[in-house]
Amino acid sequence: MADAFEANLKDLESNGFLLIKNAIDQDVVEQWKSILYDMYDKEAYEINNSVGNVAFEKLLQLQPELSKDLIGHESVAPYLKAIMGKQCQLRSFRAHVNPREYLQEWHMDFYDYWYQEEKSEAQKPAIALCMNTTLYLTDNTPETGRLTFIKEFFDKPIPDEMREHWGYTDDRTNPFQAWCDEQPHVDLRPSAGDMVLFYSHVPHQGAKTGDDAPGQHRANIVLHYQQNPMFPGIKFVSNPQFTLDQLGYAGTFPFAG
Ligand SMILES: O=C(O)CCC(=O)C(=O)O
Ligand SMILES: [Fe+2]
Repeated sequence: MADAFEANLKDLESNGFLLIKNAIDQDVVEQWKSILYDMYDKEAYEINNSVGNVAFEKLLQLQPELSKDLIGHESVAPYLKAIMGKQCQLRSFRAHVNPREYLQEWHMDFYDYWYQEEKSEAQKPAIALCMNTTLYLTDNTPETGRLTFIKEFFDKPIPDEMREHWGYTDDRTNPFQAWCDEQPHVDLRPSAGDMVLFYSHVPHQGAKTGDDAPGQHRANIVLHYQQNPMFPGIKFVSNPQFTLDQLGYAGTFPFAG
């Protein structure tokens, strides 16, 4: 067991991502699916964007018990603890469904990772690392979907000239989107109940490549963890304020007690 952990940690540190099979029980997966599908039917979402992502951002408030079970979940806790230690703080909790066609924009959740020194304007900047744990609620098979990472880009920056082109877009000819398409990729095929743990600054893209099984829209739940100092001027796909309001500052640190 300890050996498997060490080997997985090594994989995570050399690839920037790790697929954890059967992280969550199927009955929990089913509960989450019925909650999210019901919320989708009621149009109770915060985002419904042009690449096909529908996002729910208030689950910490609407489903406090089920949500809390996923924060620092035992399947990912040893890795989060090993890498981020007690400085690990929940930044945001967001679920997605993809009811229509879906090809996500290439993005990094933590855009400013390589620019923290510059952005801090500090003589002695502290550099934060952020991690995603994404729980898949439906199967991503070669016929139905994938999560794709750009290979070997967790330890080297994206070319500087791409910086002005990244951010949300559905324009596939955008220079950053085109650059990502041209790089070597790794496709992951997480199944329902699997989690993917990855460094938030690795470029990635989710996709649905076939029809959903009837009534089974592709879905996932993303938890962002950050190390401080993540001051408000840092560019990140999510905002931490709702999490702080729901859990209180101390409540956002799963391993600090
Ligand atoms: O699989 C997906 O649809 C995308 C997931 C994603 O962007 C994330 O986990 O940060
Ligand atoms: Fe992402």
